This record gives sequence, C-alpha cells and structure tokens, in this order.
Amino acid sequence: MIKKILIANRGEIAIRVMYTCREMGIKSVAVFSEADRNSQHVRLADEAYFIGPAASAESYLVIDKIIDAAKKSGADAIHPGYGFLSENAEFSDRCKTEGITFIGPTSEVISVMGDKISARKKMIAAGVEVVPGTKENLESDEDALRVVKEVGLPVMIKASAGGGGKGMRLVRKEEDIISGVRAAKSEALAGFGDDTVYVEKFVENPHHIEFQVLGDSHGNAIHLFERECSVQRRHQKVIEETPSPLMTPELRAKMGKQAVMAAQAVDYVGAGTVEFLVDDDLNYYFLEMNTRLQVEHPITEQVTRVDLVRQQIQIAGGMAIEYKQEELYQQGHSIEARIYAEDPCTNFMPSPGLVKNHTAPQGPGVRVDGYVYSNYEIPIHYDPMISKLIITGKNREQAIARMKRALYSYKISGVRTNIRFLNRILETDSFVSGNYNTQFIDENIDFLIQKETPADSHDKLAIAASFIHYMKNNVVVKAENGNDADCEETSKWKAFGKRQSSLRL
Ligand code: MV4
Repeated sequence: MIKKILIANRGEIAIRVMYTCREMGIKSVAVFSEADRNSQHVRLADEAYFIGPAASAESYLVIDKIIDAAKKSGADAIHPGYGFLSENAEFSDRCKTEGITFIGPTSEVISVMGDKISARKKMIAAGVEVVPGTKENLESDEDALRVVKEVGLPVMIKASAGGGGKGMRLVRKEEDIISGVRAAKSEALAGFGDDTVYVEKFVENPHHIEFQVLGDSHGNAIHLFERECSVQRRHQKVIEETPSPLMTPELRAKMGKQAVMAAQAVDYVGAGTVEFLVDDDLNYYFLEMNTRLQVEHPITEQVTRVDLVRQQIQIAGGMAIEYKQEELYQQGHSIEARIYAEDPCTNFMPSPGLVKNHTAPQGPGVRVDGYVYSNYEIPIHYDPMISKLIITGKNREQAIARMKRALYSYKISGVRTNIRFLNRILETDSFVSGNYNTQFIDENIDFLIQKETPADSHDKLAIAASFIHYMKNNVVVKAENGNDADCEETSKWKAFGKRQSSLRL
C-alpha cells in the first residue's frame, strides 16, 4: 500500500492532492522552486524539497530533480497533478524503472493518446466514433489535395503531435488547401518538432463535452458522466458545468459507453478524460483523450460524490475501482468558474503580483480550490489562475444563482481579476438558457468585456459608498445589483478623494 506520495506540482492542484493524502493517512511531499518558497502547497505538505530556479523548465519539468526528491524523501509514489510532467511518457517510464509508483497511466498509453493519429487509429479499431477524416500523414501537396477532396470541405488540418488547439488550421476553400497544409506543417514542426498532420471534417459550432473515466488494473472501466466545457477562450476553459444542458439520458448513455470503450481499448489504468465534439444534431465524435486528472475534475466530484484523487491513489496501489457503473448517478448541478489574475479589458493580459486581500466566498454549495492567501505574491512564472470556484446546487438555476452570489462576495484586491467577466457570462441569455456552444465567448465578447453598462451606475454607487466609508467611516451603502466595485476603480476614486476631498460620479 502507498504510504508516502510526492506531488510533482504546485498551486491549487498540489493542495487538492495533499488533502486526500491526509484523509487517507498518506504522507505528502511537496517540491518547490525558488518562486514558491512562500507557497501554500509547501506549508501544507508533511515535507518539502527545493528543486531549483523559478523557471519550470529548470524545476517542475526536470525529471531528475523530481526523482531525486522522491528518493530523498522515501516516497513510494508520485502524483503529477495536471500540466508539467502529467502527460510525459518518459516520466511515467522513469518512475517505473526507479521503482516508484506513477499515479497515472503507463508510458505506452500516454504515448498512444499523445499522438493524435495513433489515438484515432486505436479508437476506430475499438468502434469509437471519431470525426470523419484520415489516419495517415499528409506527405505531399498532391496527397493533401486528394485527401481533402475525399473528406470534403471545410476541413481541419491538425498536428498529430498537437492537441488542445495547438497546431490546427481551418480550411474552407479549395484554393487554400495547399497553403493551409503547409502552414499547419511548419507550425507543427516549430511547435512539436514533428510535421505530421492529418485531416478531419470541420464540425461547425460544436459543443465540447468530455467524459470522466476510471480504469483499474483488474480490467474494470467506468465513466462518471460528462462535463460541458464549451465556454472557452483561445482553447482555455473558463466555465465548466455538469450535467451538460445539451445532454439527454439517451445521449449520455451512448457517449458514456463510447468513453468506456475508449478506455478499454488501451487497458486504461487511472483517471482519464475522453473529449468529444457534439454538433447541433447531437452527432458526437471522439476528439482526444487526456491521460491525467483535469483542472475541472471537481464538478464531477460534486455531483457524483466520488473523490477522484482517492480513486487514483487506490487504483495506483493495485485496488479495484470502488464503484460499479450501476451505482453511480448525478445528483444536482455543479459549475466551476476559473478565477484568474488577468485583465479582460486588455486582451486578458496576465496580472500576477501581490494580492493584498483574498477573501474567498463561503456558504452553502461553495467549494474553493485555491492556494492564494492575503499578502501572497502570485509568481509571474506560472499560470495566473488564482482559484477554482466550484458551486453546487440542487439544479442549474440554483447553481447559477449561487455562483452569482459567490462571485459577488469574492474579494480580491491588488491584482486585476476576471471576476466581472465571469459575472457577465452568467448574465448572458444564451448561457442562462443553456443554449450555447464553443462560439459563446466570441459571439458575446463585446458584452462580456464592456466596461460601462446601465448596471455600472450601481457599481459607481458602491464606489461612492466605499469612498464615504473611507473618508468618514460611518456610512455603509450597498450596490443594488449586487455587483462589486472594481478594485482598481475604487482605489482611483480613493486617490481622487484624498486630493480633492470630494467625489464626483
Ligand atoms: C475541431 C473543431 C471542429 N472540427 N475539429 C480545438 C481544440 C482541440 N482540442 C480541437 N479543437 C477543435 N477541433 C474538428 N474536426 C473545433 C475545435 C474547436 C474547439 C473545440 C473544443 C472547444 C473549443 C473549441 C474552439 C474552437 C475550435
């Protein structure tokens, strides 16, 4: 049985894994870079090892350093979290040779799924629906013209070594085929050192729906239903929810079965995610499989009441999955919003730095997976995500209302955040009705990032209130719409007030 786990990660996911370790009586080992000396994951671990400079290429991504820390600490297993080395076949293999349990799939499975052409081949052989297209590299211009004509325009040219939106080219017109393929190839070569590309039929306005799966070393595989991840910006997920508003019980059963078939096709051991594109006619197509725990895994945990990290650890320790497919069901509705230190008004420029105040929401249905505390400085070296706000209600309507309430009471000062942007998403008709797809953010971007709306007059009132409160300390006024005054604006008004001793709205 696993007694000590090294977590080869940082931030909220390192903490998330440590929580389950502690509940299971397993010791946790943190690793940290120069930039993470004051990080919460270091404080919460049982032990912590320094692994070098801030740059992840010199710390969190260096296999030797992670293995070295694991050996020094006597850890019997490594949890990679997400990102960093989580889908690195060499790392999984190295753990194996060193006699350390890698909490995740084998290097063979990571490689098969990491190569999109080989993943497509596996899925086709297993009877999983893939996007119509090819499973061979485009070798020449003639090849490209012939193959694209076979598949039929419009098409997506995709890098086999890519995934997650990297190295893709949409081609709609015949005259753009050759240039599109060449562009995709050179992008793929530059990005992945491999110019292998393949062709898929382009699915218009798709939904991105993924299924959580678990497989164990006893040959069992189950799914834990879907997550709707269509609210994305530049292939970065912003909001995820489960159940998907698009889903019907019949479609869920069919896609769930496909997801399990995908896992079984590679004898999958661990937690994984099978991604699908779903079109308006509810046709679904396998897109790719992620061989790690995902950022958005908590919404699945909330509606299924399954601790996915516990399942990962137990499975890695040789135990069977704790649940049978028939005993699982979705209870209620869960939504995750990713809170970022970024400024939606300046093209989502990252805004790391000193967080003066961090007061997270609380109350019924609220889970915050984060790592930032007041007076913590968010390092510039990593992803600027502050936390994940995971809201659960008895139904979608209640979950949305709770999310608005939670966003309203989330106080972060010192850095710009996307909280207002998230609020706007929850006020957009197509989101509220559940009738949205992957085009959602692009279609609504003006409203989502707009600074002034009638509702902002209420925000100004809140600014005025904070000004009065600041000056006299005896007045409290609340904004009627529940929106909070923008931190930066508030401080501007305060400065204005200091100089002028007056306030103009
Ligand atoms: C597609 C597609 C339409 N047709 N493939 C983007 C991320 C990568 N995982 C695959 N992606 C897409 N592949 C075909 N054949 C549209 C997308 C796509 C997308 C997919 C999921 C979520 C958001 C997206 C936004 C734009 C494009």
